[in-house]
Amino acid sequence: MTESSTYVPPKVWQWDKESGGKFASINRPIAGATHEKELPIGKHPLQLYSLGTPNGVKVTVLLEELLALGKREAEYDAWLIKITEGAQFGSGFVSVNPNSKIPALLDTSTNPPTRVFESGAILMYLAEKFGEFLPTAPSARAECLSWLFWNIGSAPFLGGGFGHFYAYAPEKFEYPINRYTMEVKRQLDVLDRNLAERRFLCGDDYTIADMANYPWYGHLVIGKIYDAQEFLDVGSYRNVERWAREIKERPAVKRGQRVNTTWGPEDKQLPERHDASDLD
Ligand SMILES: N[C@@H](CCC(=O)N[C@@H](CS)C(=O)NCC(=O)O)C(=O)O
Repeated sequence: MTESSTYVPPKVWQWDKESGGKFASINRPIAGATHEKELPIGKHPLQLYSLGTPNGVKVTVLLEELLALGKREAEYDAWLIKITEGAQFGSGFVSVNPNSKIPALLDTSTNPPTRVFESGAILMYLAEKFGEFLPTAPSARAECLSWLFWNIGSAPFLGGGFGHFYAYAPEKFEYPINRYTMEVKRQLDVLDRNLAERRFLCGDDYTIADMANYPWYGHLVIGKIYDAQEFLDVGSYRNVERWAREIKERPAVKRGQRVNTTWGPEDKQLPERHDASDLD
């Protein structure tokens, strides 16, 4: 430890000042809508309200994979939710996701429409609806869901913990960087040992477990998030790198990653998608 803190927590925490850092302006301690705003509805059965972050692209990649298999009912409208401007707190968005986080899905092909929030729940819902990318045999299904839910439990340590303190916090603090680096390296080792035995996370087949984990751990090792390849010595996780490089080349992955993305190289951005031709 090189820094010491003079901060003494008050008896009762008060929401009286911004915490600083990249996302400080949207952080708030209460749920619910801050303003009235209906969500737009497009022409396709599936309406996705999202942003091209690692959690968002899990879903657009699955939808593009389903379309690549010829599942026409997987056609979707992808609307941009600008989370840095607080769009996740609009009344329409909150009615689809009371947790005010992207991604959120509305399936208008059911009566009444089905809302689904939480990326893992959305992946499972779509995989079951279309009968793809999730094994049906009980043991294989359990293994796939284990790696899917592993991602939902583990990725916040990578994003909200490591990524936040290493890349986004207003200052570099040794204590949280050490704590989350330790955990993220352990997680990478968990993946690496599994992938030493298997081509994909659950075996020979590419599943929603890979789609959930690739935008986090895959992007981490190939340098697409947090610029931490050297710091984490990602070269020592050879199997994770091999897995990530294979998935990166899938055409549906390349397409899905562009959807709702508004940063980076211009040819990798597509703020909204309302037709397959938008990506061509
Ligand atoms: N557990 C959620 C996490 C979703 C999440 O953290 N989304 C972030 C963007 S990646 C978000 O919408 N943040 C807006 C906010 O916190 O206000 C999931 O897997 O869907």
